[in-house]
Amino acid sequence: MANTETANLFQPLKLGRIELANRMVMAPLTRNRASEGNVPGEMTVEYYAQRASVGLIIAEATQVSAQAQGYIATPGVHTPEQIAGWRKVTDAVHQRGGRIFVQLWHTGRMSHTAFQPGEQAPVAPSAIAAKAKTYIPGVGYTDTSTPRALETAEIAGIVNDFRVAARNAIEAGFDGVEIHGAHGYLLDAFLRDGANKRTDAYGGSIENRARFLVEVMSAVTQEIGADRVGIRISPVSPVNDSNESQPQPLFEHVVRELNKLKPVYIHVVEGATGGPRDNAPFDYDKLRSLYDGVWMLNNGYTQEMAETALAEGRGQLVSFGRLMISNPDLPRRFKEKAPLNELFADAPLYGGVGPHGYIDYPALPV
Ligand code: 8OZ
Repeated sequence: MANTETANLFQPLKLGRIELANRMVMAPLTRNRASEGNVPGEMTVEYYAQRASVGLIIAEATQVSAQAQGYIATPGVHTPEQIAGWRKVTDAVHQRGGRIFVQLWHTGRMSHTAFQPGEQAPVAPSAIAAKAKTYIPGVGYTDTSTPRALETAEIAGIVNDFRVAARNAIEAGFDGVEIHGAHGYLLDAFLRDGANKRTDAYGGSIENRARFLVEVMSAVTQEIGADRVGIRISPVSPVNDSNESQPQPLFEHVVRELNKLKPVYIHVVEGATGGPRDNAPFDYDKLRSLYDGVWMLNNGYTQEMAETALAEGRGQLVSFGRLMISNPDLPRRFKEKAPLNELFADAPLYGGVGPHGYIDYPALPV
């Protein structure tokens, strides 16, 4: 089982059809810098190319459809222009010897009518607003809109949106896709009893709440091959008003079902996203024991934590978020124990127009 092997950060890893140069991954990071039409722009090509020395880049959360959008200037992969924009990114990363997946998402209730086609209500398992905000141009940070509950018959259409988006991602040159099953977005909201009060085949029991995510994973793995599909989950993260009364049995069921579909990796946000890792009790080792593939660890890992986790066989890959924003050459810095850049205090993580805080973090001199 790949899953119990031990390694160090700089050992290569075979991930499905591709070979990763090391065990370090750039986590998917929303930067709100897409151009007109939610197309990745020229600076985005440079941003990812600068980071190609990491074993795997997971490009930021990307809409599977127009309805999937919940934030300003996030990219999509559902129009020809978006696919062409991403092609420039994947070519640039591959030219530098890197590997790149893209995270596919539907924001669900984490959206606002301002982003929805025809200014309709966003869609969700149930008509319950998330206590959360999104940024509306000209207005500022605003409460997410009260969503409408999806009709049972609409769900197959969204499953198909994920399938088509995965096909588009391959057409755009990505090495694979990561399904966003985390952070309170549509698929995660269906999983959780705080957001899902449905009485049809997609609500109630754990099996029913997991049905949508399993259908998406089944469609996407059929479409492009399970060896090019990963998934991200965040079992106990409270981010985006996520609530679940029984996360341990819920996610054990999810991982058992995933193991049947054989996705190439499972990417786990441990604890509260970008916050405390011990906010709630959870047995991650138990979860990992239910899955035969590659386990990817995330959330606040330092080099030392990552090395210990790999040496103890608690995972095979470790993803880094903020450290990858401020250190385009993070693998080299770790290897040489070189000082790390801090995030610029005067540049926003989300949004921004020029290069500052996006493509001007310095690499070590050659
Ligand atoms: C920060 C801001 C907006 C979206 C996630 C895609 O949490 C996100 C995201 C993060 O997964």
